[in-house]
Amino acid sequence: MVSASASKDRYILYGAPGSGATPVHAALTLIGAEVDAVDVSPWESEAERERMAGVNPMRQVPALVLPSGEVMTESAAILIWLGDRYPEAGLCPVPDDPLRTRYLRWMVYLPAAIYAMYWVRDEPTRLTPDPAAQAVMLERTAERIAHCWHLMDTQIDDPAPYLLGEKLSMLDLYVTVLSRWTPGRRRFYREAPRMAGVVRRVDADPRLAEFWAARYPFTKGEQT
Ligand SMILES: N[C@@H](CCC(=O)N[C@@H](CS)C(=O)NCC(=O)O)C(=O)O
Repeated sequence: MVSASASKDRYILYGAPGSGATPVHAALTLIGAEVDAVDVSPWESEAERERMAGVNPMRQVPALVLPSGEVMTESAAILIWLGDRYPEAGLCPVPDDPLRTRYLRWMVYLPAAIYAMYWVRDEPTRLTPDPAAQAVMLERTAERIAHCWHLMDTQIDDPAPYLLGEKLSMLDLYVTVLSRWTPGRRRFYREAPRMAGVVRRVDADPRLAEFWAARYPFTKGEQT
């Protein structure tokens, strides 16, 4: 049950389909808040990065303008804040819930161990001008990401039907989107067989069917 106030809250979300703004947008959809989406793809070009400069000095998405006018960046922080802001949506364990430790651990693991790799991957010239070295970096960061998924899969307790057990949480939304990025879903299923069923369940959640279709549809063969 979502409170009446959620439907009156209006957010501006800078991002683009498939970006780190997607789990935030999915969360706002479940919460029932109004979202004005501004599509910007900073990983695609310098011009797109410049479009973000006035909103987020890191020139990255997601950035969320709250109803108060404050700008929040950092996907995990945004998701955690939204979970706490709308407890009635039930998208996170409350602070004294024993599941809170597991929730925070993995919510921070994702941007620290996995998402951060894409700063290099999106523009390998940032770290080296040598094309051969860039190719090695792309290969090794993809392997590192796959390994981190595998580690999470072996460490997370009883991930069924959702990553924290009975209830779908921000963590499920976050993993469902990030697991589609390079090296992609097929590799994810192999590296993280225990979490594979969870992301498929979130892909198929009827409350998000319209959202996924509009904002992050699967390409042919991606999901199988
Ligand atoms: N730590 C940030 C990372 C954000 C990030 O890397 N966003 C990507 C898009 S998914 C981006 O804007 N990349 C462009 C760039 O880094 O230049 C977060 O978790 O929100």
